[in-house]
Amino acid sequence: MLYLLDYGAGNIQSLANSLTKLGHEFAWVRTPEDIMRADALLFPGVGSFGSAMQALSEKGFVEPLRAYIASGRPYMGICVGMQVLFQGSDESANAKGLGVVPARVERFSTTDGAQNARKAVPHMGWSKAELVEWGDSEARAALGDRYGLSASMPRHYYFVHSYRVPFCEGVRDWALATTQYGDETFVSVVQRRNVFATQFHPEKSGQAGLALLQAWLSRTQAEPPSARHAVPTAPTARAPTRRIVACLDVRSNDDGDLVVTKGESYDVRERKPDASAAPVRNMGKPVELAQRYYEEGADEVAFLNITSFRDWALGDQPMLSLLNVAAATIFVPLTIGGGIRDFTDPDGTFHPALNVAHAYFRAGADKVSIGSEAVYAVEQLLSRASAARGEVMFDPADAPDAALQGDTGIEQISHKYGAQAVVVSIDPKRVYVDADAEVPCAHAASLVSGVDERPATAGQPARWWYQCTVKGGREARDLDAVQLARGVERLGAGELLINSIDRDGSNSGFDLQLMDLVRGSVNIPVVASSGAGCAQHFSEVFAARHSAHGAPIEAALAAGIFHRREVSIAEVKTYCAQAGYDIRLD
Ligand code: 1PR
Repeated sequence: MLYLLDYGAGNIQSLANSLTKLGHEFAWVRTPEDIMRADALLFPGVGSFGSAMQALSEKGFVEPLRAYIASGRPYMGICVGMQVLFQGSDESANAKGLGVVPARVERFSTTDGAQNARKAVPHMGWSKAELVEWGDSEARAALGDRYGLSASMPRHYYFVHSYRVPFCEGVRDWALATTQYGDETFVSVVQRRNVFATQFHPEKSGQAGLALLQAWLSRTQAEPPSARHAVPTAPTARAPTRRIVACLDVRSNDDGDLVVTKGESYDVRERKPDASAAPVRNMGKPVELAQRYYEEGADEVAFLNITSFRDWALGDQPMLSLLNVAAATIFVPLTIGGGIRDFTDPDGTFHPALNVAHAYFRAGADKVSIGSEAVYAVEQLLSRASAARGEVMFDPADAPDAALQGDTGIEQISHKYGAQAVVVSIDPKRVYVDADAEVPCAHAASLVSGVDERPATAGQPARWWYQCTVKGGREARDLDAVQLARGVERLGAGELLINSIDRDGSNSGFDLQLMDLVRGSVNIPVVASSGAGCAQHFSEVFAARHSAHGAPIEAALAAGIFHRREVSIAEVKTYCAQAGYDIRLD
């Protein structure tokens, strides 16, 4: 019997779903005896290294795991399930690993020394796993094949991690594949005898990931130990693989069913369809549409419940069912947003945002996206920081530790599930400032100059800053996009989704100044959103010349053009690949 080791954190439903899809039965490890009973064991580690080791220790799994591995039966580890095989990790200095592989896990550097550019950490996205090299190239190809890894055509897999194992002496007989991120080469697959483990998530890596899982599941016997003394293969790509994200804004229709919606701008959804307002459009059923995007090659799919500010998200069971169904057939990362916030029932029961996130992760989400609540959290952070310093502070990145009290949803979800699981969705809009007017000093860092886009003054030189909004653009706050971005990074968010109220649904291209401004002010990955109208808009936003800070935009998202079939995901990807960007095409 195949057993899956679950210690209660994060999205492991997706792995269970992929096993079901591949036709394999499995059981969950509940007791240490289950480990000894297993014929094959899969450990999809999630969360931090320390919390994984602590959970294993509390459940009495550590020694059974060591004994299981020593017995020669097949073990497959995924992500932290690979990292626990090592001696320890910088992530949790006091926690000891299983010590099966004689090396340590270390943190990614946030700069690419070779290019003198910033590098986003976590490493989040698709990268190639390239087979290592050693003397016997036929043996290497055969071994790679047996584990679904091609020597001649390395494929992209989905990674999400801030810590990695550098290629070093201790891994030379263990490394089967390495991956390049910026100027760092790290071990992405280890294999020796009965042990096989990947830093990436095969269950989130589309067809390539499913093929690799199937290959491991079909293994019948352990490999004889080989002294390969490997060296890494020269990498084929250095820059991050750019991701194309399909987004589905969903809302309840009059029958209470969730439908995908898309109007021309944020506020049309609030108005009743009448002669003076663009109608809210019903673009189809969320799961069917998401399935279509998965098959067309979307690197990620995001569902945003745009009406969730009205209710408590878990009162909104359709979103959970939607996720359950979507995660059963879609094997790329899923983000879910809308209504991730603390909530108090009319009867006084308090539900923390953490519980909502937990329910979504258990249903198959990989990331939760937080909108309005992030704005309130940064406002609170600034006010606490100002109180702690005894002076008004404008930059939340400088907030002293005393201002971080661990009581926001971002902090709590990030602490429990890791920064990579927390996306903050920003809904900014331009606030133009007349040439002779003063810019509010709090927002000076968010000021840009360019060409006016307002109908009455279009084409004139102008200045503006980006004001944050809440409740899907319905309420503006005294916080700008840079403050929000830097504040949520300080609170522990792992990715930013940057919308633009001015460009949403406009088909006129991404707001490149906004993207550059925000990307240059943080060290976490940025997903550009709003305004895509053609394939060229994607390559424009990926172009390095838009970033004075050397930090690229890692991902771009669109909704309308995909829903209306104006441009397909495949066309966008082919165009960007031809423009020279590393893109997952398999
Ligand atoms: O505040 O935590 O409950 O989250 C609400 C979430 O719902 C936020 O992520 C917010 O951006 C989103 N949202 C709320 N109201 C709307 C609305 O449209 N009325 N949608 C809304 C925001 C932006 C993207 C859109 C892109 C691409 N829509 O979702 O898909 O702009 O569109 P395009 O390619 O067609 O231009 P909370």
